[in-house]
Amino acid sequence: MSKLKQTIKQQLTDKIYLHFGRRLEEATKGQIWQACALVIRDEMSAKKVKAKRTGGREVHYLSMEFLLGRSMTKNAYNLGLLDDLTATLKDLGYDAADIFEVEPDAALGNGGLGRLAACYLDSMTTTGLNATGYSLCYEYGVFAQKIVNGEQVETPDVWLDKGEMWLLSPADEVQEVQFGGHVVETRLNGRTKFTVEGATTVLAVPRDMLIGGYKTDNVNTLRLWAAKSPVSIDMPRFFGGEYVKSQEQEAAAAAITKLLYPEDNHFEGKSLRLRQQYFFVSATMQSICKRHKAKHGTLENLHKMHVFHINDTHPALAIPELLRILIDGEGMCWDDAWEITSQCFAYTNHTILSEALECWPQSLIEHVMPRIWQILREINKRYLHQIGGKVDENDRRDMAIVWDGVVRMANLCVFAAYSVNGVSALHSDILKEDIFRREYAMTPKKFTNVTNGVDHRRWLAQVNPKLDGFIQKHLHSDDYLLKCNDLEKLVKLPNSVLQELADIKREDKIALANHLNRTQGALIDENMLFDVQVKRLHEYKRQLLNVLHILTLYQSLRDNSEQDFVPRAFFFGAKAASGYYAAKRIIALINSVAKLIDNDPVVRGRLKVVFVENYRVSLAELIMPATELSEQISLAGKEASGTGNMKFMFNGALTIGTMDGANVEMCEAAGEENMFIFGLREHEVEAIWREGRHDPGAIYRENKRLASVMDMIATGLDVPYEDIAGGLIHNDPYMLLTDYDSYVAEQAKVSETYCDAAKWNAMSLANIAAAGRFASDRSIKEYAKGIWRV
Ligand code: 26Q
Repeated sequence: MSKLKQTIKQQLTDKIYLHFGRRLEEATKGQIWQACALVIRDEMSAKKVKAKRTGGREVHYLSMEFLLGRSMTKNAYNLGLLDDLTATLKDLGYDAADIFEVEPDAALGNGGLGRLAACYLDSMTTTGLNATGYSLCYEYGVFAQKIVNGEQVETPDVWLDKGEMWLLSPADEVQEVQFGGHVVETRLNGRTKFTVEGATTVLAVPRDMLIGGYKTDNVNTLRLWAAKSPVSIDMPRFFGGEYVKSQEQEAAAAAITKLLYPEDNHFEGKSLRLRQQYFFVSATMQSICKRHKAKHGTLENLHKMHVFHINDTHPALAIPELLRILIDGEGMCWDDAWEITSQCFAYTNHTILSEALECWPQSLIEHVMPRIWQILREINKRYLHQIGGKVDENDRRDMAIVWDGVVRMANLCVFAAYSVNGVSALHSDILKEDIFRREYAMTPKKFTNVTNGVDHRRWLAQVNPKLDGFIQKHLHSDDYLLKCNDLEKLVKLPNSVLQELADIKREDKIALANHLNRTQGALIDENMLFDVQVKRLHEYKRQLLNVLHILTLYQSLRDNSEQDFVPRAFFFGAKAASGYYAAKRIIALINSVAKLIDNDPVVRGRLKVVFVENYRVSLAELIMPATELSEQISLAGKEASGTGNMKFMFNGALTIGTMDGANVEMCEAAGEENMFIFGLREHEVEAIWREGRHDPGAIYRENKRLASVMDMIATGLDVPYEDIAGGLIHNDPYMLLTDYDSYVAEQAKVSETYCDAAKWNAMSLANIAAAGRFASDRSIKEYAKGIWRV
C-alpha cells in the first residue's frame, strides 16, 4: 500500500472509531461514506487555514439556489485524492462507486440558474478568486419525482441527514433578522432616526460548506443560512398543557428555510418566499458588514473591498438592506449611503419571460419589512425625480420601481447595480433592445454580456473519464483541464481516432441503458440513436414539439413499416413545478406515448420513449456522456442561454436546436455544418407577433401530417389529451406549429447523417474541440475582469 493510501486508511479507521464507536470492519456502507466525507472535509479545512488571501476585492455571490449535486467525487478530484481514495476503498473490500452512491444530491436549486451558481463556485475557486457563495440551507431541496401511472408525484427530498457531513457551523457568526413591527421616527441632533419596534427576531445560523478548487490551495466557502427561533419553547405554555402551541414560534421560524420553492422561471408572490428572500439577504449583508467593520472600523470603504453579485432579482432586497445598515446602523445620510451602495452591486438577468419577473405587492413588503418598504419608496422617489425630465410619461411608468402598488425587482436592480448583464449574446441584446431599452439608452455602459459556461472538469473529465482519457492521450497532456481552449487542438487529429470516440460513446450508452434497466425497468437497445431532452418542464422549452416529431415518426412507420428507418430512443427527463398544470399534462402525455410504442409490435424495435424518473444532477452525470443527439428546441428568444446544451457539447453530442440563447454561439464556435439548426429566428418571431400573423389554427387546417398527429394526441392515445391539442390550435404561444415542418425536416437530416458513422463522429469531435469557449472558467474570468474588477 502506498503511503497516501496508508494515511487515508488510518484516517478512515479513526473517523469510524471516534464518530460511530466501531471498528472499520463493522461499519455500514453509510458510515464508510460519512467517514470519507470527514476525511475530505478535514483536508479542505486544513488548506483553508493555510491559504494566503490576497488583498483584492472580495466577491460575494448571492443566489437563492445552488444546485450542487454530490460533492464527494468533486472534492476528492479537486484535491487530487480521488484515485487514492478509490484504491483505498478497494483495498478495504468496497466498490468505491457503490460507496459514493450513498450520497444524496444536494438539490438546493431548480435548474439552470442554480446549477450555474454551483459551476461558478468551482471556477471562482479554481481561478484563485477570494469569493464566497451565499444561499439558504433548505431542509428539503427540490422535490424528488416519482412517476405513478404516468403522472408526476412529488415527494420530499431529504438530503441533510448525510449532506450535513459537509457543513461547518461557526456559532459565533449567527445573525439576527427582524420581521414585521412598525417604524418609529425620532429626531436627534436635527436628523431623523429610524427604529423598528415590535419586530419578531429570527436567528440565521450559518452552515458553511468548503469549496476546494482544482490544483490550487485556494479554498472558498458556500454559506447556507438556516432559520431558527431565538426561543425554542414557551415554557409557561408548555406547562399549561399547550404542548403544540408552546412550540409554534420555533416552527414559524424554521418554516423559513424548510423548503426550496420548486418554481423555475415562474414568479408567485407567496409571503413565505418573500420572507425567505429577506431572511437570506439580511443575514448575508449584516454578516459581511460586521466583519468588514470589525476589520476596518468603518463601512465607508465597503465598495472598495467588496462586490455583491445578485443572481437574478431573487436577492434584490440586499440593496435596500445595505442602505438600512448604512443609514440606521451607521448613521450615514442618504446620499453617502447611496454613493456606497450604488457601487457595490452587479446584477445578472436570467430570463425575459414576463411570468418570471418578480413583482411584489407593496402591501406585503410593507407588512413583512416596514423599514425596507420605506427605503424602497425613497429609492423610487429619487429615481423618478432623476429621470423626470428625460423621459415621457409612458417610459416613466414602465421604468418605475414602485408603480400602482407593485414593487418591480428587475427595475430596482437595473437602477441600483453598477453592472447589468445577460447570459448569452442574444439574450444580452434582447435586454438592451427590448425590456431594458430605456435604461440602456440612459446608461449604456452599465450593460454587458457574459455568456454562461459549465464546469468542464465535472461535466467532461469527471463524468466521462474515458473521453478525458482519449483527450489526454491524443493531446499528450492534461492541460485542457485548466486551459479549456486547448480542446481546439483536437481538430487536428486524424480520422483514425474517430473509431475510438465511437467506442467510448457506445460504452457510455450501454452504461446508461443498464442503469435505467436497473432503476426503472426500462429495456433500451444501445444500437438506437440516443436522442435526449433533459431540462425543467416548461412550455417554452417545447418538449411537446419533440413529442409531435415522435408521433410523426410513429405514424410514418405505421403507414409504411418497410421503410429504411434509423432506430431511435428518445429520452425525456423533467420535473414540473407542482402547481404547473400544463407541464404535468405534458409529462403524462410523454408516458402515454411511451406506452403506445411499447405495446405496438410494428414500431417497438425501431422507436423507444423513456421518461427518466427524477432527473437530477447525479442522473445528468450518466446521461450527458451517453447522449448522441441533444435537443435544444426552445422558441427563439425565450431561453436566456441554456447550460445543458454546453454539457452535451463537451461530451460529443450533436445538437438539434433553434437559434436561441447560447445555441447561437455554439453554432458560431462549432460551425453551422456541425449542428442541426431549424426554426424561426428571433427577429422572425418578433415580426410575426408585431404584424399579427400568428395563426396556429390555419397551420392545423393546412398541414395534414401535423393535423393527424395532433388528432392522435387529442383522442388517439390510451387517454384523451384534447386540452393539449386544443391549446396548440387555439393559442400556441410558443409557436410549435409554426416550427413543426422545419423541425421534422431537420430531424430527417439527423437520421441521414447518423447513417454515415464517419461523418457523425467527425462532427462529434468538432463539437468537443469547439466546446472550450463554454467552460465556466472562461465566464468567471470575464466576470472578474469586466464586472467585478478583481
Ligand atoms: C422567483 C420568485 C418566486 C419563486 C421562484 C422564482 C424563480 C426561481 C427560479 C424564478 C426563476 C428561477 C430560475 C430561473 C432559471 O433557471 N433560469 C435559467 O438560467 C440559466 C442560467 O443562466 C439559463 O441558462 C436558462 O436559459 C434560464 O432559463
